[in-house]
Amino acid sequence: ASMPSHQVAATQVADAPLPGAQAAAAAAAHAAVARPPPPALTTLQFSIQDGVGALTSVLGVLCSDLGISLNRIESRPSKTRDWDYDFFVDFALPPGADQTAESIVAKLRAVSHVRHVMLVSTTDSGESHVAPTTAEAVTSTTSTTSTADTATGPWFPRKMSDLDVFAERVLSYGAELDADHPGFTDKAYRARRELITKNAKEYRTGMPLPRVNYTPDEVKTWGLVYDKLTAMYKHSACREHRYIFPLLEANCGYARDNVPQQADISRFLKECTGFTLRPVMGLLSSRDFLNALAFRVFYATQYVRHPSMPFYTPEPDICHELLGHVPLFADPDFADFSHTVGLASLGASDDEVKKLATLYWFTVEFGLCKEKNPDGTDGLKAYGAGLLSSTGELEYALSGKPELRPFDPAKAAVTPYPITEYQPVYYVAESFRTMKEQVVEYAASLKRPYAMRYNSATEAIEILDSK
Ligand code: HBI
Ligand code: NLE
Ligand code: FE
Repeated sequence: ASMPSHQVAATQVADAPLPGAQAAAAAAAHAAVARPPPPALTTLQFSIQDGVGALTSVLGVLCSDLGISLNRIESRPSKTRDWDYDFFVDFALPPGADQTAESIVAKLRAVSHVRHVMLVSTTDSGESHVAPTTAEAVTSTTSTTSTADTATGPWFPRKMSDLDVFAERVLSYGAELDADHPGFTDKAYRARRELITKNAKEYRTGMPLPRVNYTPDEVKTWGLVYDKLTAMYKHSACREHRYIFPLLEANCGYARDNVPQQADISRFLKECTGFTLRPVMGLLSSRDFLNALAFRVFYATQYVRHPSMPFYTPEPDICHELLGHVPLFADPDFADFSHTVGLASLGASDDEVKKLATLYWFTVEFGLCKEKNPDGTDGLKAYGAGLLSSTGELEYALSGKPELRPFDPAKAAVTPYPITEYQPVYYVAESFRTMKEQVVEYAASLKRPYAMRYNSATEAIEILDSK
């Protein structure tokens, strides 16, 4: 893996203030105000049989007959038929027009030489460009299918600000803790959680990441977990994690007596791999969580686990995010891998999302991999964040007690798993690198109607081509 440019001797930077944090926050605050909403666009894809005048006749209907002004037209050779062409057009429906996106599709289908017309996305006729509301979402774990349509598939975020609604769409353990949570009867803990999760509820794209002033008790819990885990990492964590961790101590305020801040970590990750963090109230649906990875965004909680269970908690908390996940997001190959999984989840069917989420669970959350020891013998290491944030489960996973299976993406993707106790089964990859290749290959095997890529300049998803 290429080396992030942050490697600085820890002693040199230990006392230095985190550079530019204030300036960056001020700039971001300016950026947050008065940004006009992007025009609400409809995107169509159509394919035409090769022939003189074929495109002109389609554009004649769209532009001359219907009076539509196009914002974009893009052509590509068809992948399925030689000499056919696929076209992508974006336009805003004229205000007050009586056509709907569907009526336009119907008109185009009737034009000669047109083989196929597909509505890719639109803001028209209830087919919202805006994600489903909180109320719709919390009633279903497959929230985004509420705007599904056979022509377009499930809704997915197309631009960074589309992620704004996700952070408060938590499945459980939100501000209101479930009855079996140790903090359920702890009034002070509940009030504190509510205060911290309010940041996530109110966060919008472009705002500075909220900083939390952690209490001495929270710092104590963090420190307890930190001390015990960092001692275990030496022999239990995979090489990539061991390599990045000191950089986080040098650059991001990681220390036993300081809970690091998202703003500082996010800036560091952005420079390493383009990943950024956003606050979240708790567990998201698999779809929402994975979709954000397509934008190189990782949703991270900011609250600290209940002091009564420092060494294992079923929920993501700041120890899990910062100690387990963040180090690997600074690794360029891991970042690309996560991004690929995210792209594969966009507009995927519920069944595919479930498979990707399960695969994510057995790798990114609970994966083990082989790694050579310095003396040349085979060693077993953890790269899964759920293990690297839980001293209890990390020890258990490497104890020889649980069942270990060789990693196979197709099998892992359909293996059931519990979420509130130690895993009965772990998948062991030949190496961290081979695991990433296997998962990328698996993601590529999922059938998609069109290819997508993330444009980091516009922070938006582009629909590339029909496959
Ligand atoms: N939500 N906030 C949050 N953090 C996660 O790690 C997370 C999630 N929702 C779903 C999820 N992980 C799992 O389904 C993964 O397997 C995708
Ligand atoms: N069990 C993990 C821990 O205690 O840190 C958290 C897992 C979140 C999926
Ligand atoms: Fe996690």
